[in-house]
Amino acid sequence: MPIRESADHQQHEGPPISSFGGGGRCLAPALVSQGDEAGVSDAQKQHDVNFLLHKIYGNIRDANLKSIADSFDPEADLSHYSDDGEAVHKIMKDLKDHRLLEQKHWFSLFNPKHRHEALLLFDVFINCKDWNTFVSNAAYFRQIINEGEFVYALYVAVIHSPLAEHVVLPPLYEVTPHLFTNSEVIEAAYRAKQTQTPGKFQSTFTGTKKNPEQRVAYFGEDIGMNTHHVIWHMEFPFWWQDKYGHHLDRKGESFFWVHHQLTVRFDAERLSNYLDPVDELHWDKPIVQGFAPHTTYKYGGPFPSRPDNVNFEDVDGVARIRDLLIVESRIRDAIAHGYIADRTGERIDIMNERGINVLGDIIESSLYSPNVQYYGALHNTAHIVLGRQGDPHGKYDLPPGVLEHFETATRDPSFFRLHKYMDNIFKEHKDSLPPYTQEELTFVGVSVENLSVNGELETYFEDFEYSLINAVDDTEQIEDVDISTFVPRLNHKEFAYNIDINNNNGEESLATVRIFAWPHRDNNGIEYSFDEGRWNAIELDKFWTKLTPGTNHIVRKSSESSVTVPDVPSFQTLFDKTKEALDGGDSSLENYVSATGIPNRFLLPKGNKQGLDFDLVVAVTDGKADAAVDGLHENTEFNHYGSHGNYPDNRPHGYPLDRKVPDERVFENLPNFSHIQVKVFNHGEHVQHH
Ligand SMILES: [Cu+2]
Repeated sequence: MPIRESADHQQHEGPPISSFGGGGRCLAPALVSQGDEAGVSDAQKQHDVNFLLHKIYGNIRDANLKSIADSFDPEADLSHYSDDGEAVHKIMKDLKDHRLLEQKHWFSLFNPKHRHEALLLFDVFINCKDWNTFVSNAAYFRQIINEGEFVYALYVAVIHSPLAEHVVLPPLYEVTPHLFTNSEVIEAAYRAKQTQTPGKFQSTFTGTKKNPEQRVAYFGEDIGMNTHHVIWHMEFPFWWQDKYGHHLDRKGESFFWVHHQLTVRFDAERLSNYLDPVDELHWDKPIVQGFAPHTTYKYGGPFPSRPDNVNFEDVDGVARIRDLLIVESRIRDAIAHGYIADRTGERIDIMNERGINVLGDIIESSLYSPNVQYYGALHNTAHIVLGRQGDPHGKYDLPPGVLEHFETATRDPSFFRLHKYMDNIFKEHKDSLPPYTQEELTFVGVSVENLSVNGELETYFEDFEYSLINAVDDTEQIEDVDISTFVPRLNHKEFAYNIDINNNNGEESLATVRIFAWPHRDNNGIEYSFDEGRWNAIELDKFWTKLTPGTNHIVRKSSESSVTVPDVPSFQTLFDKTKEALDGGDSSLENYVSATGIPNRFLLPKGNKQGLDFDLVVAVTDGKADAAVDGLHENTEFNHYGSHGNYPDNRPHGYPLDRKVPDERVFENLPNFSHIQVKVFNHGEHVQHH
């Protein structure tokens, strides 16, 4: 398996640099180290989670966990819960009343009943005071509650519970492969299992060349991209309440930014493939692109399709299109007024750098929204409404559409239309803020003398293999055979930025280095203005560094990007490393990090044969003024997208390109800003699976 070992992650030449991320908090310093409680090592916890998630549709394959599951009584000793057992009583009551969703049924987070039950279980997990209680409850409920609800609750609990701080979650595409893998390949996997014949099956992207959208299916259907999207929504759940233990810093703004980046990245992929940028969705116009998902639920049949050019219809029991339009106009009104009215009618000023955060909470909407009653839940409702357009009145008893799962949503091209629509609402707000002045943007005494890129910016496709062993049904009595699929995916050759920075302040200064790129031209060959370009800027990296007086030569590698993450380790790797550690070996999962960021493979858009022109810009700003936490240049435990603790950068996401630039000379004359043109090539290379 091509797992990227990022052991040299922090190596660099030049001054000390903090990648405040590498895309993730370090999840597992060393498996052999002891956990926070006497007797439970990190390796043991990892072992437990591996087996809780392995073969989720069958029995637990670990004898010890299985016997806990069979004998544990969640209500026996309430002193192990920080809420005195309140959560566990609730779910046990529903269980005894036979109200819980059965197993072997599809699960959707957007279904209120399903969500309610998954959150009841999450509430139990998050209130466990020690690992033994946590894992005993997990084992117990794994045998009882719906598998989808269980997986969701356990993932979110492992992400947010301090007890599971060092646990590395297995890739969701190996836990619930149905949500990531085409039906044809899943069928082949079942046949292989039935005949006990090992098999490696090739996955292809949905549709045919007759559909121009298929040219960019490698983006929306990429399993790493899908994982990024679903894990982000687990780090920042819309249903989160601070009573669970911590506040999710700048959640609404992060919602805007992560989807904005998906939107602009998708447009750059489209330009790479000679397609126009995405047009936003209009509630009163046909949905141009239909979609045939070629994906099937483990239980519940195929995901519904939607033909081309369908007109929006009200969705029974969810929303009328009119309601969505009303909510939209209330939000646009708030933007025009520059304030939001909270539940009590009190005004919340949004004409400042924190306004975007409130707006994000409102548009999603999350439980952080100050007024759900009035501003509704535009994003969540729109996902369901769009997802149901194949059967808006529920006549055919179809399961939810791909848009009703974060795992599958980006497969449908209309996902990007929907998000372009919301992104434009956010833009309306950002454009209403006063542009930054040259004075505000200047970093006194600091100038970028040179910016260049080491090596050609080049992308290629490669085959990636993952296991489908958890897709099929099996029994303990019969040996497993290897069943896997390989799927083409985008990657890029390593490169590095060379940045020469002069510091004339006569003393060491802390600096933030922000790197972006945007396409130079649209699909008609027309050059973007600076103002158009900067809104389409792809964030490539952000890090802190100390500038010594005089010249600083910084070499920053593409692999170090703090907005991206390496591949998630496979289930097999997790099993192997955990076993080694438990056997007393010196095993470590140190370099595996949370999958919240964009896959590093996707750092660069595909580009094309002739080389697609991009504007590459770097802004070096005052690290002291930017820093929201101490020790940034040394501390590496930050996650660009993560939810743990304060977000380290005081500046808005996208700074300094987040506001309107009516006069681009402001940037051209800025010594601490540099701007060059680069080309991104794709020579049609495909590294085959062997
Ligand atoms: Cu999303």
